[in-house]
Amino acid sequence: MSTYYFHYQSDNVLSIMKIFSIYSFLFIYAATKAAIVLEGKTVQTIKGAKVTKVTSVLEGVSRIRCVDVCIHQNRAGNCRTAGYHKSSRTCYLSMHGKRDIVVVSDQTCSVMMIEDERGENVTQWANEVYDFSSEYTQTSKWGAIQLRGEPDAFPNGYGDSGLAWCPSVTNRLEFLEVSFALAVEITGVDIYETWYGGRVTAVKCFENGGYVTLWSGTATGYVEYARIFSPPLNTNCFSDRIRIEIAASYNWVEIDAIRLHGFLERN
Ligand SMILES: [Ca+2]
Repeated sequence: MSTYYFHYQSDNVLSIMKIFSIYSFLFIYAATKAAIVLEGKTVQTIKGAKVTKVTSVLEGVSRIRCVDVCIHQNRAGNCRTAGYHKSSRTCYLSMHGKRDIVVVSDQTCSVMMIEDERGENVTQWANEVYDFSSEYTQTSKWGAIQLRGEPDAFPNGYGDSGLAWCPSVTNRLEFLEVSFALAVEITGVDIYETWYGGRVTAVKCFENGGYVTLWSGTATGYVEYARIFSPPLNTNCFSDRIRIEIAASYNWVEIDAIRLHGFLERN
């Protein structure tokens, strides 16, 4: 999946359209524009641009999520205009009548955007296994190495898969520690559970020489369908390493992949 977004940079002089994928950034467009045509109206590409109506608002979302929604609402044609307000973390779709939004555009998608002071909000898959309590095999199938990269068991749904990590036994506490390419101020952790889910009891991040608890809970049963577990996080943390604690108990818990969300700059 690729996410397209547009970044306005300084004093209505330069707009840069980036194409962001999970793996790479490509700069493909740079131009100077003083104005664009927005749903038939000419709107200046400056901070404080005046528009006249807000038709859809998402609150508490990341900038990437804002643009992702914008694009997915318009698969068949042009993207609607969208804007992102950095301090309120609010996404405006089909936006008119909002001040303090910077407008950028290319020929197919008009996006209003202002830079979040915390820098880019990036999404990453675990790229290394730092440590683990056990694994079913030390070779490939069911090993901790199966946590790396994008989900490959999850697309096949719920069930046993050698493409996911599985512990060596079923009756004790386990842990997994994975690292990511980039340290970020963590805003979310997605755990791809593919067999006997619901057993994660803690999500922690490594910061200043120790692990900080981002979320903890009690495993009370099993989730018998494939799911993405994204617990609400309690605190801030800037890190490139996550620890997950799992209460495996009398069933084979399997986890396919781990994804990290966060800002590249500290708050
Ligand atoms: Ca996997």
